[in-house]
Amino acid sequence: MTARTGLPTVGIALAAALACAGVAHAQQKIVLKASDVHAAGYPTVAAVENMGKKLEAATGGRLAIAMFPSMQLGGEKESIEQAQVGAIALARVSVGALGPVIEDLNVFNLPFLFRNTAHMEKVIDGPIGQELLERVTNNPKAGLVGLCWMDAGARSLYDTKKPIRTIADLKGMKFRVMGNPMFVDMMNALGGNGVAMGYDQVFNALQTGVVDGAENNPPSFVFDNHYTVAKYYTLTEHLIVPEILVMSKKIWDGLSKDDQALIRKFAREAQLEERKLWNEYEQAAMAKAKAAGVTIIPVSDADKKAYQEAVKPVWDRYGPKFADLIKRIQAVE
Ligand code: GTR
Repeated sequence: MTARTGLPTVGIALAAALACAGVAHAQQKIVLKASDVHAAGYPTVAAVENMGKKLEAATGGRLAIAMFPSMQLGGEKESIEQAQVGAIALARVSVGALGPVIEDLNVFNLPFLFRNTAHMEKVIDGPIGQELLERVTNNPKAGLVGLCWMDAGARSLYDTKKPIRTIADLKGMKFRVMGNPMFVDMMNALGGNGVAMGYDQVFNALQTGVVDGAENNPPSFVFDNHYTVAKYYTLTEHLIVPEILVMSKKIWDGLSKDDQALIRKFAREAQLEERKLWNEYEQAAMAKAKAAGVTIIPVSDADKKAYQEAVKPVWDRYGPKFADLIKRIQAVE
């Protein structure tokens, strides 16, 4: 009887212990916990969920993904930290947020690095993209595996105060930027004041006036509701920063080679699937912003030049260590 009652207790204890970690095993089943700051339906969330469905189908339900969207598990910094310690398995974050952990990625965080989003896509799909994913995986301190990239379009400025028609209008305005010193420097170089904070705080900061504005791509601006308080959107497209899906190395190392190969395969597919969803979402976001009466301010090529020249100190400070890589990125046609 002791033996009979003992067994389930061990099973429950084990299941409970593992459920607290980023992976839950119920008998053979492995459920990978995933985190995203965006809500259900957002391209990155949908792509990772779809990846989970494919894993389930390919393994007869043995391997699955449980997605926790809408910052349920915290902001991006927290998600990265949880993946590092194995409290969650997958974190879909911006390369902007991961740069402070994996220095190699900061090359993508240089303002105006890519000519346009098509250029960025070519780079992440090709050998440079592959190389940087490997650098994530091989970073001895990070405890992460780089699985795939995702599109996040181009980031532009928005604010609650006034239309920004020229770069001079930025003077003295406080703009929220992602938690990476490069972006604080970038905003300061543009003449504003960069305030680094987590994505989870942006809406409140805009609403309460802690900041005058922020910067992001159209889907984040609109579908995370920032557009309801920030009524001016100036299309500077100063950053084209891809997203990245990383996995906890602790959890990765516990999987079989076959399971790892499946995850890699479906992650690569997710990279391309997200792109299609992204393009639709971006158009829908712009249409929604317009319909809501947001003032959309185009930026002429000449004006863009002024922004490009202004960020030169950021390039002087962060660019030299990436000199070779930058040349290779610029050479991608
Ligand atoms: C979004 C991105 C998020 C997050 C956010 C931010 O575009 O999808 O992952 O990084 O920007 O500004 O923090």
